[in-house]
Amino acid sequence: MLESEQIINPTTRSIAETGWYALTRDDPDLGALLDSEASYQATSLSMVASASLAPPSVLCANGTVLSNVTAEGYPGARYHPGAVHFDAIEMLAIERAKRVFDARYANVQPHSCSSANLAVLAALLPRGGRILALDLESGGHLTHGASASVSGKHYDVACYSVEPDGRLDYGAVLDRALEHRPDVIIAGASAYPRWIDFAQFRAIADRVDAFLLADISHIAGLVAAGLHPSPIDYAHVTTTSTYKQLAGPRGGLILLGKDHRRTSPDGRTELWQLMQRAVFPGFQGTPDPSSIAAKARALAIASSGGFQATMKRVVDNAKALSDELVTLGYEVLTGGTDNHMVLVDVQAAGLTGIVAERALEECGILVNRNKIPGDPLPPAVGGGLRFGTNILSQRGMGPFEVRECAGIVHLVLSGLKVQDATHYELERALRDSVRDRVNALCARFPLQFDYE
Ligand code: DSN
Repeated sequence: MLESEQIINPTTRSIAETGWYALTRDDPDLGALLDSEASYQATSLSMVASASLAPPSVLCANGTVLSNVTAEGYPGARYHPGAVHFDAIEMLAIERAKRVFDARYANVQPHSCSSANLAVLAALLPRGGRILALDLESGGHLTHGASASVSGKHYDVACYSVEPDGRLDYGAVLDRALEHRPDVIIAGASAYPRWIDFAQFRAIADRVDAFLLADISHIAGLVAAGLHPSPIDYAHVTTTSTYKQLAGPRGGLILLGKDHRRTSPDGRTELWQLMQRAVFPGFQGTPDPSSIAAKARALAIASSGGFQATMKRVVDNAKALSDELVTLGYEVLTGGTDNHMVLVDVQAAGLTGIVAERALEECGILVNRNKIPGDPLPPAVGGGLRFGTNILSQRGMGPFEVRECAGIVHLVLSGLKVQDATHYELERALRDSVRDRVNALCARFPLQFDYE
């Protein structure tokens, strides 16, 4: 062991400082890569819809001595000794999750929302049971029964789709439910820019005696801030990731509302007990204590006025981004947005998703390619771009600056020369001038947090 690492001064702060000193001195390659990543984030205009910035206190909570704790089980019922403080931290995270989402039950142990979804499906469905979910092309998620996912391999999957106007038609969803009689209906999306009507989904689920699972990973911040209707008391089970819009660590949550004591499909347990067992021992062994501490911190922030103000800006900014892209001639799916997300069909502009994504990335602008409804292109190419305003808003930008971002994006997309579906040319002078504008915007709106 190296000298600096022998001195473990028992305070979280000094351990963090000692660790960072040892890392940069003893592993300069890794230290330099981590520094480069921090600079890259500071100087990139990220509009990745499934990302947000975890504030420093969240990052700090995620890298503490708590990582040294092994503690299978739940607070007060662990399979290892020495969990007294971790128990208190997990209880704090649970209470905060319940408060933020007005839930009656919260499980804070899922390592991700993907694992939360798989655990919930395994608990609610019989082997080979049937799921009804939004198809991937319409904006669904891999763990909602996509053929490449274990959820698509182990269950019988029927899909509903968006209509030609890009929106959900709840009458059509009901028709699909009546036709397929699913055991579980999933409401939630990775790429859907409009409100989801969870009350209607529940009415459909009740018509066919199915469980309703709401996955709010993308909109959890808006739900927490009261800017999107909450599914908590409509869905039997709600899941979310904690990093996409909650500015937390990698991880997931399972939440239950008024149905928390409803009898489970096994007829013996209540829903909350089923969820406890579904996560541990059903799908996970030991929880990640540091990630749970970071979730506790992020959930405290999510109930603050500063977070709510940022989420309001997220929605206003998405509308401004959408309006400006329409004005610039882009085909915005559904004609606009109700949340943080704007979907653009770039084929209409003679591009593919991958070409647009790569050209923008060269200029320091991060937006990801996406399949769009009816897209003939494979997912690796994609016919669309998915924009999100979480990080621009966290930086403090408002609609005026977001319109400027749309203009910069347009400079790149209208200036590149497409060779084929995956190749293009971008003149160096154009790239450099866009890069300068990106740097200037990033310098004016540095990574910062109103709510720290
Ligand atoms: N589900 C993917 C996305 O929406 O980007 C990854 O988080």
